[in-house]
Amino acid sequence: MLPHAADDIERDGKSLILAYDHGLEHGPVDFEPNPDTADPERIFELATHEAVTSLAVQKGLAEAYYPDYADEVNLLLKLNGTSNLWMGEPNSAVNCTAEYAAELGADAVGFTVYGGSNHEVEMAEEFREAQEGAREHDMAVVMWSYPRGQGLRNDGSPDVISYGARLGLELGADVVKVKYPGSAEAMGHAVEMAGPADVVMSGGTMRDDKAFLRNVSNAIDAGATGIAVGRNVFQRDKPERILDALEAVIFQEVEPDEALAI
Ligand code: FBP
Repeated sequence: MLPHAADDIERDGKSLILAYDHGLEHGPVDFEPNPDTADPERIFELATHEAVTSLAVQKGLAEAYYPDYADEVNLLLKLNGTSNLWMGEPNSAVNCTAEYAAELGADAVGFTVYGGSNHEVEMAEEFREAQEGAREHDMAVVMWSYPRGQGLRNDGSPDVISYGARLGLELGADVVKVKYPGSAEAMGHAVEMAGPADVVMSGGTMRDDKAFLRNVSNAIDAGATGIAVGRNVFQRDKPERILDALEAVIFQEVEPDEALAI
């Protein structure tokens, strides 16, 4: 049996990572559907929901809010990230070290790698430093594996997403976060390519509860261990309600229709 570094951010081998790095990645526009979500306190509270196995934030929010939630929330500290104000080939600034993440009490670190970008080589080198630093501090490593850049014609194709999943395994991630490739079959292939690394489905913005939960359910059936979502939770009118349904779909493998009726 391989050692499983991601146990601290999983429950029964499954995970729901609540992502909240949007203030950096996309800016305040992401909080407009639900203005109270601009307040990080609202999201740290949300992360205490039983369905949430970790909260992914940047260093600044962890410093300001995590001390009050350390007993209730598992921290997944994002080590790199870039704003939407910057234009160019996909790249992501390293904002924090693994050592400092450990000091802040992180259970895991998160790192974006844009395979296929003109900056892929330096990003892979930066990932090496983060990954090895995380190993020294027994923190799990979650790779946001988002192949994109001018060399890629279709970054959402099943082949590209499977390649992204495999990059995670090859470079030493414990969990690889990939976009949903459109079908359970394609997700199954990505999971297979990731080998012993866990695969979680990334979110996006799906307004239809049932369609969103159907994708989640398909991903779980295909072998994904969970999801990493932000907007699909905090942009909804009732974020707690979708978390209740996700708890049922991910951890109890309840069908979406039934989960929505709970
Ligand atoms: P969502 O569930 O809201 O899509 O968030 C997942 C995430 O990976 C965030 O962690 C990140 O801020 C965002 O997507 C990046 O999205 P993109 O680079 O695709 O615009």
